[in-house]
Amino acid sequence: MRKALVIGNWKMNGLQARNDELVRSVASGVADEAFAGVDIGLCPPSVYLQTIGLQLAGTSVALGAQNMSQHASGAYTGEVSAEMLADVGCSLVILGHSERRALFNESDEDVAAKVKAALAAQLTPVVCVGETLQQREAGEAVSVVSEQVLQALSDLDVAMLEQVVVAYEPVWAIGTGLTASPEQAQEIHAALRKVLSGLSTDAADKVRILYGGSVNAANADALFAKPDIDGGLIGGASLKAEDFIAICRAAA
Ligand code: G2H
Repeated sequence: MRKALVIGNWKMNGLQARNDELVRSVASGVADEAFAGVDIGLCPPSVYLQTIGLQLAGTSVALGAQNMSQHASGAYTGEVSAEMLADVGCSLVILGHSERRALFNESDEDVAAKVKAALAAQLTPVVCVGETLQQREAGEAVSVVSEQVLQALSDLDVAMLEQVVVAYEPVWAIGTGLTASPEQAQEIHAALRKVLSGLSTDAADKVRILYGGSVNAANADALFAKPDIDGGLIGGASLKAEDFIAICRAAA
């Protein structure tokens, strides 16, 4: 019922020559019937969005950004608005990634404001939530991620809520090589869907919940086999075309 979605989050990696090759390889590698069951997106650093958007035009791969401003325009030096992202061809934007929350002090309020600004510009927000190792060990994983989702989404009307994508990314699994087991991830995804159903049962059925955190070509199959895991947000493994394509195949 929910179409799988796999998004590559390149983070702050890659220069033009390497990007060019990676985009070409991914776009041609997934241009096949075998990938018809999965939506695929790439989120390069913002300075390369326009160039990569032109490369992706006419392919099945969507373009996304890794962050944006909550403000529409004005005196916000260094920031990029939702409308600007849409203007250069983005259809997705990652919001509230744990690296933004931890390193750039993004609060739940900031994330909620960005979600609204993204939706107003017809961008699909990919809202990231996740607990730290300390929170997991204290038995707080479900309550932490539930609160993050509620803070980000509870103000939205149902039509808006249905357009959102949620990404569960346990902080302890990001870039560490540690992955939540499929069972650990499914438990949190099911809890998140229950939180969403408290806002709207229709939206809870429709919203795709992605898993992120050291997903690779070897563990993707088992994660994506779980009923509430609708795809992945892929960091390190999205920098190698072969691995990213294999992960997309696992979701298709
Ligand atoms: C989590 C993920 C992508 P990685 O941040 O958002 O990165 O797959 O490298 O853990």
